[in-house]
Amino acid sequence: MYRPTRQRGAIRLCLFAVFVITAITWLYPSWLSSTSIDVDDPCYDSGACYDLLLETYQEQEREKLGLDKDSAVEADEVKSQIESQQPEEFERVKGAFVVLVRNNELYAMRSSMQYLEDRFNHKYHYPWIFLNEEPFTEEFKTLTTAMTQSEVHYGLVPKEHWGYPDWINQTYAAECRQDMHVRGIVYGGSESYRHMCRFQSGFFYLHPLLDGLEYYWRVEPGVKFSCEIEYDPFRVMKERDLKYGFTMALVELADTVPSLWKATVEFAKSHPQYIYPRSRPDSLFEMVTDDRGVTYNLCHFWSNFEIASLDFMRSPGYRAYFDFLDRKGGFFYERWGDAPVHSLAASLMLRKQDVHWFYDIGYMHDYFEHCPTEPHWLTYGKCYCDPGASFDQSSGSCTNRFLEVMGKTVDDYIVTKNPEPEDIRL
Ligand SMILES: Nc1nc2c(ncn2[C@@H]2O[C@H](COP(=O)(O)OP(=O)(O)OP(=O)(O)O)[C@@H](O)[C@H]2O)c(=O)[nH]1
Ligand SMILES: *[C@@H]1O[C@H](CO)[C@@H](O)[C@H](O)[C@H]1NC(C)=O
Ligand SMILES: [Mg+2]
Repeated sequence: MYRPTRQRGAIRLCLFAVFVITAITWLYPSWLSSTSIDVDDPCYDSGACYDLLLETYQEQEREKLGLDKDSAVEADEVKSQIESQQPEEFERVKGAFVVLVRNNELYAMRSSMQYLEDRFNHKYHYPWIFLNEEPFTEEFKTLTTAMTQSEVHYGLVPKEHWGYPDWINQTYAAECRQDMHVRGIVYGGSESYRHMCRFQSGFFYLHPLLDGLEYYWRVEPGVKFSCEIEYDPFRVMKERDLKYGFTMALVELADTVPSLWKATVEFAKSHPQYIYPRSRPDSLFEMVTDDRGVTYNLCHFWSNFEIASLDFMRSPGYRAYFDFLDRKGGFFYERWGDAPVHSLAASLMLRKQDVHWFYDIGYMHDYFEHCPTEPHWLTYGKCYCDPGASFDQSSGSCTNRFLEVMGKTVDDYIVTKNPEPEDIRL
């Protein structure tokens, strides 16, 4: 992983920075004005923060070009160097990686971080936010901070977001767990898994560390990113005004959500103000039902990868839906997952154009993998994964259903342009 050397003369650096800024301002005002710095971002409130970003940027540029910072650089050299790089690197939107994780998942976490930093974040420096219902150990903090140049934050999940609400009969909940355990349902006997699903369904977006953020990218320990990410997914979310992005969609285990559909329909009927009319052509309703609403087809976006709008998660409609479900007790008496909950909310409240399939992001979680199938992406080294191993064509996948409902093909979801012949390195 690349790290800038920080021990060199600060005064010289400042002088150099002033020189470069002056040169750019003089010679290339159009470049400067196209680099919009978001003044609402807390980071940009203080000039110091911007200066630090600029300093890091310039240091990286020099490092890439093999230049010593003390070299006298002609103005036209500065121009060509800066133009050959990408000034938009620092135009971050208000996004962050958000990870709920346990201390004992440290090494799997470091692995996920290495993938994301290598594939994407070393260019953008989006912050990492780690949450846990137990305090993070010093070891966890040190060894995750070491994986990135970005800001890293560690937060504790408040007790009221990880425990039983007073209307839950805990004796009955324990009986239900026991019953599901005996029936061999995955995580059926786990109490902590239920707190986790409830937290990811209704509370993560309330954590103060996420205040002021517009988008979160959910990451889990032990996931892999098999393709180079050549654009900023957060920016795509913002520019296209997207509310929800996924990379895998699949069929839920029916035994974990027996009464979720009934509760959802009840909510929709009693809160029509939050529901996008399903008769409209851009309704997403058909994503989650094959029989016009009689039953749930169990399709859901797999939420262990998720890039989504916090405004959506914090909207009155979403929150009313979560509160309604929470009152039903299904997070504890059944084993409702946050993935079907997010997905049902998205399918009932959003429109087709609000949801994006990050088809070009190769991703693996456990043994399930999404791998794009463009053959030239393998030959020019964008992806390492085996397209034949992609889950998309399995019967348990819902991505074909998604395309059908959207009336689109995978090409419509490729964000980066296909490589030009001269970009292809064999
Ligand atoms: N702090 C904390 N994190 C947890 C706990 N249980 C699960 N997590 C995290 O929650 C996420 C999902 O849990 P996993 O154990 O990965 O569950 P999974 O089998 O991957 O389930 P899905 O990702 O939903 O398919 C991961 O990021 C875990 O690190 C817990 O008890 N405490
Ligand atoms: C809680 O559940 C247990 C076990 O199912 C049941 O016996 C008990 O009556 C319930 N308590 C209340 C207050 O409903
Ligand atoms: Mg997981």
